[in-house]
Amino acid sequence: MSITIALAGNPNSGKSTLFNALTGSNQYVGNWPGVTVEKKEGKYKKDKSIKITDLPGIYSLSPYTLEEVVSREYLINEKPDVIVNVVDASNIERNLYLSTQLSEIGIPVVIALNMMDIVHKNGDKIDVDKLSRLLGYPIVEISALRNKNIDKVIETAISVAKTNHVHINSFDEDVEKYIKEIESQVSSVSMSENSRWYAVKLFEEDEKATANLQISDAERKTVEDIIKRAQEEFDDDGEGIITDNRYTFISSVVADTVKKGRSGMTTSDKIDSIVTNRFLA
Ligand SMILES: Nc1nc2c(ncn2[C@@H]2O[C@H](COP(=O)(O)OP(=O)(O)OP(=O)(O)O)[C@@H](O)[C@H]2O)c(=O)[nH]1
Ligand SMILES: [Mg+2]
Repeated sequence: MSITIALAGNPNSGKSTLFNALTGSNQYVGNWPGVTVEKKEGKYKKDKSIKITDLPGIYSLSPYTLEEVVSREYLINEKPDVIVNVVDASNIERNLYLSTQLSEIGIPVVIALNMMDIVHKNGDKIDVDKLSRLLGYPIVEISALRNKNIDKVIETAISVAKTNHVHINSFDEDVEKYIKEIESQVSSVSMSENSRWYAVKLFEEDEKATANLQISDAERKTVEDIIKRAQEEFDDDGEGIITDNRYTFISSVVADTVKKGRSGMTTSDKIDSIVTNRFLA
């Protein structure tokens, strides 16, 4: 079975390090169509039927940078079988913002939790099973730089691609209801393969992402009414409401699963703990 895997993640999360470790010399570098952003594709060293694409580094699937647009257009139009989301575990909160968006594209996601060597060195603890349950994605702990566990990423990606299970993170119910309304009431959205993605993007008024949608004037009016009601409820625009909801979700997930070790403490935390220990002694 031939499979295409896309590596997606923040800048500096270790995508290219992982890509190089997996493909070795089986890679070709080109440019994305029409732009000068570098395109890297390769084949898995141990099984040449597995194609791997190294996407440009991004913090979000919004339309504001060339890298974001290139990455999301690739994911929507080329439809790789599975996304391996490379997450820098030593900067986990910032990295997970993108993670919450990836499955909305309708492609199964596996997290490669990278830089675990740094996490261990810092004495930080991540409850990976719980993190996986809360996010709804399988997670493989790796160190791309040290070649740790990288073949397990491919094994997991293949099994996820075979089941083709896409887990969608719901927003809080008071936000989710608006997205569901768009998804069910706008038939050009309901009929499309990526209904979740288009519903969120219409709500965010992301015109680039929705330009290809054949949406009637009446449907446009329906969407405008939904956004207007949400704006009144939240005193914020659609994009702000979604961003805020993602951040709130991630902070609660991180608070539940990550314990910072000593080197992750601030200076005043350290002084406090020294003072407390001396006092206890
Ligand atoms: N300690 C440690 N460093 C790593 C690991 N993986 C990658 N790095 C380092 O992190 C830095 C960034 O790695 P890259 O692979 O270039 O990151 P990238 O995601 O391709 O970055 P962009 O292409 O800019 O988006 C490099 O200095 C790597 O050596 C790891 O597992 N542990
Ligand atoms: Mg890179």
